[in-house]
Amino acid sequence: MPFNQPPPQLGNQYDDDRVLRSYLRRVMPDNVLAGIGPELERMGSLAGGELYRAQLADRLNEPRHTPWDAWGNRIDLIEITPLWQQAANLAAECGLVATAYERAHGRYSRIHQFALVYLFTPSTDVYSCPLAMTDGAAKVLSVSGNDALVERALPRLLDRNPGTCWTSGQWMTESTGGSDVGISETVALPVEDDRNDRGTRSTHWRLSGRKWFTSAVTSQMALTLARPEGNPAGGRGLALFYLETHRADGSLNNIVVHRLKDKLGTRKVPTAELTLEGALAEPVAGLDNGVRNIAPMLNVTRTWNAVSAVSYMRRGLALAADFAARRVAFGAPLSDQPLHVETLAGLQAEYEAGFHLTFAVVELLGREESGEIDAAQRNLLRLLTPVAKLVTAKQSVSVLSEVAESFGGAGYVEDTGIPQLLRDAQVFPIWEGTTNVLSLDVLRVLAADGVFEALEVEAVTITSSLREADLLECARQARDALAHAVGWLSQAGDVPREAGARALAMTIGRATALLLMARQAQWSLDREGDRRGCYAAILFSRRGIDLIDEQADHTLASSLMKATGA
Ligand code: MFK
Repeated sequence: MPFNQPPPQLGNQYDDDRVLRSYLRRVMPDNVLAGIGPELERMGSLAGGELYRAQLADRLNEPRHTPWDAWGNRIDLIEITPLWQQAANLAAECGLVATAYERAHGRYSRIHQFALVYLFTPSTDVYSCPLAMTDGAAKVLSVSGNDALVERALPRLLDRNPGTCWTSGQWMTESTGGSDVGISETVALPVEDDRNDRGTRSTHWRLSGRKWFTSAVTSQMALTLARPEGNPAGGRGLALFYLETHRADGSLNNIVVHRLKDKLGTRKVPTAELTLEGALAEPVAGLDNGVRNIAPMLNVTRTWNAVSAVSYMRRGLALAADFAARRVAFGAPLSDQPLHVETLAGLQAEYEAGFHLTFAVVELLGREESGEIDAAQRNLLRLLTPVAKLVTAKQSVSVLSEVAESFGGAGYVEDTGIPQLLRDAQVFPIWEGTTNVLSLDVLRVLAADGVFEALEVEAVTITSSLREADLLECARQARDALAHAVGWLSQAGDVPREAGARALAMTIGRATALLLMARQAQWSLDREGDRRGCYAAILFSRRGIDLIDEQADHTLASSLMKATGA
């Protein structure tokens, strides 16, 4: 009998998740947690069992685009993979978007929703993408004041019936780029009949332009940006439009799909290049300020991004830890070998930091939506949303790269399912705003009054809840890093400030995460007698919190990158 390495196994992904369970016990009232426990148990069981097996079996399937039928008619049929179909049904039934809007548990509803999403995501091949956009669209419509569109679309986006529910696209990116959305080229022309009927501007418009990265193109509706004729250049001249992808007879709404993207990862997501050739659409909220009006969607999808990144780290580590306990090399299981344990523990600390940073954003979002938020917390939500997105996205790529390595050669072999985790994770720092674009957003947020002060208030509150010496030391380190960030920002010139924006955002994120870890660790020590949260905080504190380089002034970088050495 030849030697075969033991494949890693997954158990119930809720039962086995110390970090999630301890966090929920701390933040949720007992009766709420008892009420949602069975849903979490079921999702954890599916994620570690049936869905995980289906995911491995579905590995080679990819979405397909059929542009023409046999008789030469343009049909642009998109077929999704079997697992995506299963995920779509499950997501609707479990209310993965609806839970946040039904608000059965008031301000805890976002935590409830995202706990389910976190369990669901790593076993469903990035079906979180259309769900994130659907949630973002529901949010935009909810705050738009457009009663007619709310009445038409919102119940469908929140429908728990898989046969009748809708998902939404977020069609922003054009061939001009995904970051500088203000230079979008799609134009909107009023429908002439409407203009004549009303004698004013039209309520229906026809959109024409090329959308270059439209993820999950199978949705029934989309929110998109276009420039009404005569509007000025830039983001303010764009308007936010609602369109339905199909007409009542099932044909496409003057939309031509050119091809699906051939991507590094997220290959189950049918991301398309398409042209709007006079697609019928309605403005959502006036005829300008499209970027400002779509911003609530960006903040929701960035939260989904962070939850997804954290859930991927958790999946990778669950597989790596199980494998380490089974795999014997050099005469002992890897889980007994100091260097392997040291490596995995560092990754675990990164994941726990990302988890607490992300769920702090989720909590604040839930507070905002239930009206239980003050001005300082609103500032924190605005700051920590891009911070959590950019920190966790970067963590997920490096953690999953290490996870793949921890399997040796098996981690490089496709049918173990491990490489897909790494390839998918690489999208987290790219879509929904790259690390640099979000770092610049953080600079913009910090220019407003009261933002750093809100963080300082939170840091003081957390520190006052700590007694354990090691955790107090973590808090001191985190607060020193935040103070350094404030000081650096107040004296940096324009160019060094922009050049250092990433280090600033990372420092804020890692320092805040360390404080949040310390709070959870103290609680877990007191209530659960568990020291593992303390160990995670201490290890994280040694992995770099203050990343600001006082000596950086951009001169070296710009000289190095000059075209010539002269
Ligand atoms: C797994 C889950 C992930 C799900 C993925 C779904 C797949 C979808 C794939 C995609 O669509 S990826 C493409 C996503 N695209 C982006 O995230 C855009 C990235 N670029 C930016 O974020 C730029 O910073 C931005 C487009 C916002 C810059 O555009 P502008 O025209 O220069 O905007 P400006 O002047 O900075 O801001 C315009 C207004 O919006 C300002 O308000 P005022 O008009 O009142 O001054 C800003 O304050 C406001 N604003 C901008 N970002 C905001 C925001 N408000 C709140 N939150 C924000 N994040």
